[in-house]
Amino acid sequence: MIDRSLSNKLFRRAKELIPGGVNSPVRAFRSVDGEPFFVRRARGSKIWDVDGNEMIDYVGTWGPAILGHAPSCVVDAVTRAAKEGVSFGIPNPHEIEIAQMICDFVPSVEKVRMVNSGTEATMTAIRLARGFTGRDKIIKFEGCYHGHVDSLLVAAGSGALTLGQPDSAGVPAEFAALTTILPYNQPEAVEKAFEEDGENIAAIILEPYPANAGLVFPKEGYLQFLRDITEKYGALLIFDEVMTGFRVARGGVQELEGITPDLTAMGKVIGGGLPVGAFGGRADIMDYLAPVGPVYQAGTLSGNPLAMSAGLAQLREMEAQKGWERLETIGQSMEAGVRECLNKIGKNLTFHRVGSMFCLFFMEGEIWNVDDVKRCDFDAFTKFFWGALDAGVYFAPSQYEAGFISLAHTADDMEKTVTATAAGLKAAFG
Ligand code: KE4
Repeated sequence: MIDRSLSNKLFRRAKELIPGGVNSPVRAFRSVDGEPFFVRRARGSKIWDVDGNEMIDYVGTWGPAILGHAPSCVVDAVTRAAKEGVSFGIPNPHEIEIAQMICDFVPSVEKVRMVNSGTEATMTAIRLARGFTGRDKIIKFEGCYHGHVDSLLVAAGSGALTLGQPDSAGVPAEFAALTTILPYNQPEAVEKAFEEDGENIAAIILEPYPANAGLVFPKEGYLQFLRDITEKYGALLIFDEVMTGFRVARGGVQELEGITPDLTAMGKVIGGGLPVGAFGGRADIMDYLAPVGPVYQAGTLSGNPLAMSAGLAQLREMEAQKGWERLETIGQSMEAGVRECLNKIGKNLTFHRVGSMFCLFFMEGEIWNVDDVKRCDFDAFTKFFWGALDAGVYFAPSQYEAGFISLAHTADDMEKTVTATAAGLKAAFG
């Protein structure tokens, strides 16, 4: 029996001081009917909890740890930067370097603004779309999560869905009324929305590969359809690549799919684990932002030298190591191991993977949107999660979350992951 007694004790204390004992809901392990462990430290592919249990980590702080935890290049860069000043609130050269790198990596991004979270990035992207087009309506898709932005926290994914609360209290009906929620992967629903109200729609925002309802892929031609219909009606296409950007490819999903959005929200990997978000796109749109244009946005710590140094170090290391090619190889190895486990027990569960992002769905058959995902066997998932965790592998504590492989995951980790996956499946299905 795994000892997590100190974690349990800390959690009791945390709940006296912090709502739900966590600073972000999905960490509370509510969807797996348990209590979270508390981490002591993390390095490479491993994490150690306060009770001394070692685990192979496939959450990777929800995406940023693409090199693994505490990579030397990032730690050294942050240490060097800190000695020069922790925060300035004054333009600094790091900001130009990371802006240049983002524009180089993502051709659709001609200008970029750094912020401090993915939520800030998506929130400002839709404000910019409204300011640029002079329109108010936004279209988003069920199951897509774009951070806790009032007008986007409607039929959201991730923690909102995990808690079974896709709509949040505190969002005025007037805000929600400006957000049209459509099913993902159903072009006819988008056509109808534009036919009825196209001249009032400022933008479509979507995760091009929805990864807050597991990991879902667009049907053939769907992203191009969205690009075409937004162009036809003068609305903007916003890709929320906070999770997929710099993760599934150097240039994100838009590189893989050859689609050029008008704006892109980014985050996670570009912060190297420090608080960073960014949004960018067409220069004519971005120049609507203050101080040049009429759309206001600001941030005390935006462009912070530590966060910029961390992101720059991580992106440079990924380039130097041809990281995206290597992650595909590691991902193939992991997928083969998982499928071998499924074959052994005669379960044809649906497994989606793109590069280093993956999701094992506890159901069989095709999955095209969040309604399909809702058909999963959540009880089996919960048993799998704890079975794998007790065997030393930490997968995301929700069926609605994706998993992340890093460059630090070794062949030995893969072997242990297969063993733990088998243990999880045994716990789930006997
Ligand atoms: P943050 O504000 O949490 O930095 O980013 C919000 C966000 C925006 N867009 C996408 C596609 C995202 O996945 C996220 C945040 N992702 C979740 C994990 N599914 C963060 C984990 C959490 O909420 O604790």
